[in-house]
This record gives sequence, structure tokens and C-alpha cells, in this order.
Amino acid sequence: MTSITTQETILPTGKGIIVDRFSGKELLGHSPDDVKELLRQYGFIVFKNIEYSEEEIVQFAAQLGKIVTYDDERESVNYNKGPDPIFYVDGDTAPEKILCSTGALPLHTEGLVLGNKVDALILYAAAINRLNGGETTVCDAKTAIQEMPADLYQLVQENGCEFTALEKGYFSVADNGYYSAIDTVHELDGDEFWQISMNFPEGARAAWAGKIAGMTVEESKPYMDRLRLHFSHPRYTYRQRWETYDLLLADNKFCYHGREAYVGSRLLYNINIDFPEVVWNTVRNQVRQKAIHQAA
Ligand SMILES: O=C(O)CCC(=O)C(=O)O
Ligand SMILES: [Fe+2]
Repeated sequence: MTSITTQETILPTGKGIIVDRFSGKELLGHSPDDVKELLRQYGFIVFKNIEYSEEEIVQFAAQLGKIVTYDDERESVNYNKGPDPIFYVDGDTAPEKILCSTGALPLHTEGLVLGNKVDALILYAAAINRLNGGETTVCDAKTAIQEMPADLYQLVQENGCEFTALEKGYFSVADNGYYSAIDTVHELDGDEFWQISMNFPEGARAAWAGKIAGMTVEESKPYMDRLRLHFSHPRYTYRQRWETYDLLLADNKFCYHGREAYVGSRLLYNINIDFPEVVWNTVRNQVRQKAIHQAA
């Protein structure tokens, strides 16, 4: 796969790459380590024309790492969306559905609210028809964090964020209040990454909500708005216009992803992967540590 590294990257930050020279069979025949090295380097990869059955996409995911299953979680809320570990993102029009609806999703980290360690995710376009909109957004969060205004950076770095699940039909933990299933700031090989998600715009039905730890929702709002604006800037965020058999492999530590609203027919498969050999070093944020010390 080394030959593809001469291609131009998708984003001006040097992240994102399109690979259009392999069939599905050839991709399955590649060393998973090569694929993961590409992912480490570029943050996200769009493979074109990968015609896979459900079994093959699961096989591809399983070569890369440990597939994260949500079986018990989905069963506990009676959420029936595809054969586990595949999650069908199918544009469900039921009014209570948000995550798998045709509506927009802000940039987010997969697994955050449920507290799962997800190193990478696959989104696979199984069937796209007369689609208008529905781009998946992919953000180079690593560069965006490095280039963030200092006050905003410090606020999140020192305090961390907290999230709450709101979509009742999806999260068994919905309405449990604000909590941090996963700490905000982590480090890997000297690079910092933040496990956070952006808030839904005001007035929209929201699947989750976040705030700055130690602040009220009201106090947090201007900062959460600034975070959403900053990360979604075109310098950092690519919009994937789907064609059937596109396969997007994205890092879930140094990248965030989201969705634009759409009309038309769009079936994506979503699979979450844990890389057991990748250890996250949690950087406990200072303010919360202080609070813990004071309480002790
Ligand atoms: O529909 C999309 O493009 C993304 C869906 C997504 O982020 C999810 O299912 O977690
Ligand atoms: Fe997602």
C-alpha cells in the first residue's frame, strides 16, 4: 500500500486519503498492519468500489481489531438495527429516531456516551439511491486542537467535558444526567486527543448533549458553540458524498465524524473497532483532579 502515499491528501492539513485501486478481495488480502499504518498517518481513508457482503465487511473489520458489539445495550432498549455487530444507519423516519434518521448529526466521537473504547470506525455505503445531501463529515480533530484559540483550548484541556445521553430508544443510560463515561483528554505516542462530541443546534432533537465540566449548561453554551464552529471549519472537515460501495475507515481518537441531513435512500453499515494493542493514556484534567484532592 506504500505506493498510494504519493497521492494528494483530502484536507490541506495532510489528513484524509482516497484509495481507488483495490477491489474488495484485494483489500481483504492486504496486511491489516499496512491498513492501520495508513490510518495512523492519514486519520481517515476512503476506499472506493469495495463490493462487500455483510460477512466480508465484518471479516475486514475483524482483521483490524476487536469488533465492539452493542448487543446487550441494543437489546436492553429493544433497538433492532441490523445483525450485530453491524449497525444499520438507514434513514429511519420514526419520529423518536435520531442517530439512524435522515437528520443531521453534529461531529462526535463514537462510543463516548456509552463509555466504549473505539479506536476506529467503518462506515460502508451498502446502497445509495437518489441521495440529496447526507454527506458524512469527517474532522481532522488533531490539527484543529493544535490550532485552537488558546483560551478555548485551555478551558477544555483543564476542565474536560461531560456528556449525557438523550435518545431514549438508543441509549439505556438516557436521562441519567451529566457524567463522563470517558475522560476528555488522552495521549498516544506524544499526541493529545480529546474524546468529545459537539452539541446539536438549539431547537433540534438531540441524541446527546455536552457541557464543560464544572460549569452549568448555560455557562457552557458559548464554549460548546465555539467548539462546534471551530471543528466544523472547512480547513479541518471533509464532506464525504456517498456512492454505493464506498468504505470509510476513520480513526475515532484524532478524528470526529457527523452527518448532513438528507432526502433520498441511503443505507450505511456502521462497525466500531477496538485496537487492543493501542493503549490510551488518560491525562486527568487539572481542575477535576483538584476537586478530587479537595474532597479527599
Ligand atoms: O450517517 C452517518 O453518516 C453517520 C452515522 C453515525 O455517525 C453513527 O451511526 O454513529
Ligand atoms: Fe457516529
